[in-house]
Amino acid sequence: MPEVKEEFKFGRVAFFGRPNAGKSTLLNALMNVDFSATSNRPQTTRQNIKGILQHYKDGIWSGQSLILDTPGINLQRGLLERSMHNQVQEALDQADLCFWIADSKSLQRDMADIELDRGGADKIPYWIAENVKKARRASKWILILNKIDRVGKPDLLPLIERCQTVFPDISDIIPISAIHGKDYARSNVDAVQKVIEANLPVGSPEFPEEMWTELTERKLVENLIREAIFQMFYKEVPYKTECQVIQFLEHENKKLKPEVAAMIWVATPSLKRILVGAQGQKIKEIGIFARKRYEEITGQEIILKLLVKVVNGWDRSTKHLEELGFTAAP
Ligand SMILES: Nc1nc2c(ncn2[C@@H]2O[C@H](COP(=O)(O)OP(=O)(O)OP(=O)(O)O)[C@@H](O)[C@H]2O)c(=O)[nH]1
Ligand SMILES: [Mg+2]
Repeated sequence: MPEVKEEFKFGRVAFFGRPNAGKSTLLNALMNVDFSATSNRPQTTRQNIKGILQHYKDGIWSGQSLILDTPGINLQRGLLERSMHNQVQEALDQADLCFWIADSKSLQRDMADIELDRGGADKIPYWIAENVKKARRASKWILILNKIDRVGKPDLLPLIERCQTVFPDISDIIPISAIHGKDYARSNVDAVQKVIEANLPVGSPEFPEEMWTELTERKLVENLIREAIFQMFYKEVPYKTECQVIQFLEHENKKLKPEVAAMIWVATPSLKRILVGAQGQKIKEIGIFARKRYEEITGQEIILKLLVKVVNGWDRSTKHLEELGFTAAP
């Protein structure tokens, strides 16, 4: 049993914010593993991804945080969007520390709406502002200004000052550039880790010291296939597609690679043609991308087989969404 500090700290941390703000990129940077799917298109994350960060003080295991990377806030009324939004709410409800991750450039625009109180249930900035203001149950609220590499220095300080004035309950505002990852001099991601460590409540570890994610191998494969699809296709293709691992066969003889089969659901026959591509070229590329990423992350080689089926309107059916692992929206 490793030595554990008497005053061990444990806490739940929620990352939330607009789609495409860089939540998953930040989680990957903190964990130093690129396992949470990212792309330059919104709504890449569809279900909460959990990273487990271990903390050490003077070489002794002193704390643990469970970080939830949530889907980008989407207030549309479709069943899929509502199911995704439930994940955000669930993470915020459980969090000891709430991190609002914002793209600094779009926050400049959002602040005008927030300051003028241009409300409306369908407005994301308004939703965020409401939650930040009412959610004192979380011990701390922290604002991360991401993508500062895209904002001129003269704009940054006034933005920080505006946020401090409008959100006096936010305890820290941290400018970062998550894309630079562990290159702390450029990313400032270590400041995020320090704030997490400084604010964790006292509590026992809930996971073993060597564990770094709660994501199952199956879910990891599904996420990597979705990442491939988000990075390779345009328009509605990624949004009308979802993936489910239907077999993960591990052999007793560990020299044999596990055999993994995944079914990709598409909403129409024409999408199936696009996804498969001429002579199956595209689907082959998706498979290679996901397999390589899986092997990089886990160090384990797999055989990955992809199948595609048309399920008309899967994203509008409670039954299908539940089958795909979403909690159907009330
Ligand atoms: N220039 C720049 N781009 C970044 C930075 N951080 C993330 N990105 C890019 O922004 C895009 C979105 O990043 P994600 O991490 O997928 O964003 P997300 O908030 O998880 O998005 P959803 O899952 O869709 O809600 C990707 O193309 C990232 O490479 C940054 O610091 N600077
Ligand atoms: Mg994401």
